[in-house]
Amino acid sequence: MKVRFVYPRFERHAESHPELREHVPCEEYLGPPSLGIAYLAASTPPDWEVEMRDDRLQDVGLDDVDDVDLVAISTFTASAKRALALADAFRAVGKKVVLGGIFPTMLPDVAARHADSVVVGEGEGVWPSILRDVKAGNLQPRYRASAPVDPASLPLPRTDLYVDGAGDRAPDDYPVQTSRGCQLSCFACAIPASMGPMLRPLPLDHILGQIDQLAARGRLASFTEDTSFFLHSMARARFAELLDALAEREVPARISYIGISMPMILATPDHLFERMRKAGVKMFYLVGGFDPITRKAFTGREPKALERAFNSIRRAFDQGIEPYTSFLVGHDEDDEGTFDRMIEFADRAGIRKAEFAILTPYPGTPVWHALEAEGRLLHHDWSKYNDANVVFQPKQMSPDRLQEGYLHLWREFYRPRQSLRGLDREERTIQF
Ligand code: B12
Ligand code: SF4
Repeated sequence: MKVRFVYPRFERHAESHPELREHVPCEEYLGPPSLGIAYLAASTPPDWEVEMRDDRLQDVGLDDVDDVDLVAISTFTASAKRALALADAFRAVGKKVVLGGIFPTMLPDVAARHADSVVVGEGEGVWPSILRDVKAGNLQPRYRASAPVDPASLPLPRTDLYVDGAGDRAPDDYPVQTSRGCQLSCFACAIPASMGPMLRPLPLDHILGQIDQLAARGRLASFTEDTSFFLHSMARARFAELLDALAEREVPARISYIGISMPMILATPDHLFERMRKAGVKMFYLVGGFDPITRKAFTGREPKALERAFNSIRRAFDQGIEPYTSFLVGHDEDDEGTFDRMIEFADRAGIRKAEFAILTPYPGTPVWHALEAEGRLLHHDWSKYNDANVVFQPKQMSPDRLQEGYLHLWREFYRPRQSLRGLDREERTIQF
């Protein structure tokens, strides 16, 4: 028996807006596939053969399916339109299709119109029964993870299945997961609803195993967590343990960045920065727009938040870690002056590398529920739910103005500046 995993393509910033390529002076970022397929492949019983097709880099093989018994498509919202179309196409050539990932987890009824089976939540627990049912000709329309996966039970993800690239397009870094779930509920985040409301750390050996298997293939690692490393003392202690273990490696780990937020930079003790440096961390992916500092700092009405934002950038530089800063626009607090305030801030703070994103109400997140209740969602074209397009009615400006403001931010930040100067090639790649 054979399962073909399919990772559908999605539009990135410069694919949604090709004019960005004229302004951003750096390499385009392809990004890796999520770890979903790699973990499911690792949980597949040995009587099944597995293969993977990365739709961004390969043909998904609609005319090459004779020996395939199940097509398993992994999708999050940005790729959902393509995933549903591919599911229809594989079914049209007579194949059974199962859909899993964040999008089917959040909107299973939408996914069910296009698939023989839909999986809600983490996949590892139900995957062996799905394969058994396919073998018995008894695939069920829906499977739901009944309990959170025990992190100690997870096999190392089969990242060997990833396609490393085609021509000059290759992922720049690969995700390494250090935990599942999160007990916070940031208004625009999908993790608590998709992976559960408790942080479940993965064992240290498992994390190091993931990093080592990437390193063995010369791949750069990035962590899938953003701020959850720093949530509480237990998470911090584990993070410190991980950093120390990395620092002790004979061959240093190659980490592209660590996700963090401005409040977390301010709250992180000096010793943890030192340990990050020793572990080889040179860059933060500084997530903006989810926390109280970045939501207030650019409104023009909160000087204290602006000052804290400056302090956090200064602290990152003082600690020797480059703050690759992600700015999110479109909050209810944002007005038409927000764009110029952000640019002025980035200039004055000396930020060299930044990305700009439009607030996007992903299904199942708190902001999705709020905007839906207020009747402010403009459409359900999932391919435009990618942080590069306005899909809701903003509060203090028109959708067109917000869209134009986002493009203005990219243009202005990169046009005349010193941005990206002095950064290595690896550090220059950017999500656009
Ligand atoms: C690596 C990553 C990327 C990669 C790869 C994309 C991807 N598909 O995830 C890159 C860098 C390309 C990327 C890009 C984006 N990302 Co991203 N990314 C991540 C990240 C950090 C890790 C993903 C991962 O490996 N997770 C671990 C795996 C194990 O989890 P999983 O994929 O959910 O899989 C499990 C289940 O869903 C299920 N499952 C999954 N697939 C299948 C298939 C089958 C058949 C079955 C049975 C089960 C199953 O089982 C799996 C194991 O339990 C997550 C955050 C996170 N912690 O997950 C964000 C995340 C997925 N990204 C997100 C977003 C919004 C984006 C962007 C749209 C915007 C942005 N600014 O980042 C862009 C893409 C568009 C653009 N304009 O560039 C959101 C998704 C929101 C949503 N509802 O879809 C997340 C959740 C971040 C967040 N905190 O909200 N991202
Ligand atoms: S953004 Fe990070 S800290 Fe906030 S809910 Fe999501 S995973 Fe948790």
